[in-house]
Amino acid sequence: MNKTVEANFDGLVGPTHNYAGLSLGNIASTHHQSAPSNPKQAALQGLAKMKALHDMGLVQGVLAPQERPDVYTLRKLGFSGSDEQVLAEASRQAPTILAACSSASTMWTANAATVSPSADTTSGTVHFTPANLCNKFHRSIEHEITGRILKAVFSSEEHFTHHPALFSTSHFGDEGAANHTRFCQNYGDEGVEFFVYGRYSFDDARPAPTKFPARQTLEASQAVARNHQLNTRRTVFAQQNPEVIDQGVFHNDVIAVGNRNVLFCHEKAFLNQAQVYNDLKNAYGRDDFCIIEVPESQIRVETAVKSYLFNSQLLSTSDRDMTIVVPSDCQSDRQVATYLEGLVASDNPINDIKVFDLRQSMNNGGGPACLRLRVVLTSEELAATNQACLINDTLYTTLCHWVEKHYRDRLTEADLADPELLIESRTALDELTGLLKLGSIYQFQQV
Ligand code: SUG
Repeated sequence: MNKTVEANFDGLVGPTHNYAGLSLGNIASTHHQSAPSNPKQAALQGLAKMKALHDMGLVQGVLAPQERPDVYTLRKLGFSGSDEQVLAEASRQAPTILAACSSASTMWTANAATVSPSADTTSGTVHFTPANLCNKFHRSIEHEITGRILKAVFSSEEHFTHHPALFSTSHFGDEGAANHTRFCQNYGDEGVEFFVYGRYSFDDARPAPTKFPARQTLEASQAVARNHQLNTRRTVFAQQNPEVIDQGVFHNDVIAVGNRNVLFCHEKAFLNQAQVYNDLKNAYGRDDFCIIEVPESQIRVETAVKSYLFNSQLLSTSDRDMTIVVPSDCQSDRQVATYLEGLVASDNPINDIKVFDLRQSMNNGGGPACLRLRVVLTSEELAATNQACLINDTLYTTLCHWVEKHYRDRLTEADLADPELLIESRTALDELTGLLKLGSIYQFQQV
């Protein structure tokens, strides 16, 4: 049967997961700076979500983490000698740079790339653009290997088109799918691609946040839309409300989520919100477009940022029904829990809730939606995808054992200079490339 599905590709948490307070504007990251982390638990929490979605009958993939600490970047910054010396000197002279080069931030695959399904593109292929993530140094070093991983998972040139990341300058700051949503009736239909940006690069007179950075620019979103050969009549651009960026909404997926005909968002998500709704309805072109708007009087932006209510996944369980996947923080907040009970009881497609403990990732500002990259695939495209990266019971068990074997259960900033950590990380990743049939994607495998 030729059925088009939406697959979720989650990032496997890497062995160096830690809390370094690297992301100004991301309140959880700042708040947990220097707290000890538990990489083993983080990876197992992520895998449990992947397994649960697979058990729901959905297509669930996994994207490999990257090599960290990134000694190649440290060498480019002037640290030299053996790997051990590079780590020791970086730790002594520039501990924050060592922390940035050790972040396991590639787990948040919503920022890995922007993906346009083949039904939306003139070429009839799925387009991928790795995000340059140039607003944060620790994330700006991800895109090259991200591109390699995506090519190893989606290698067929007949079905998949891979673009390089945009220019790594703040003018073209690009955060990938965290600022991009797609609406459609069925996944296989041509959809409406919705790009949300935080500021204009070439027009200082436009509104912009004043306290925290706006990571995504309009010009970056437009460039991605052009490269992906999208239908301009079915592409909508909207600006994030600068006021909420200043309250900790560093990506649009912290305040809005969409799936098929549903947009679930806070009333303060966008500038000129009524106009944005009109643009979306017009581009969508059918009268079943469903906007679920949450007013400030019911859930304050501050509460939304704390609970990550909108960093949820909306999963289609039938042609009409959807399940909302939320972090356990939504349950512990009484107001949010009550809101969710009302949401599933009222007349809209969302009628079930699934709750996951993602505390390790959440402490760095990464909820359920941050951990996944959505890739809509026809059955032919799915068949052309690297099958070894698709979660099933066996792969889940194998990956849990792999984590148990290689990961530590406690990591602090001082541990990042430990040369053993680098060796452990490389040993784990070398084994992983075999398990996921990725080939030699890492730099350490190329010497
Ligand atoms: O880019 N946190 C990530 C969280 C990304 C969440 N993604 C989405 N919303 N889609 C970020 O700010 C914190 C790392 C540290 O502080 O150690 C960090 O990178």
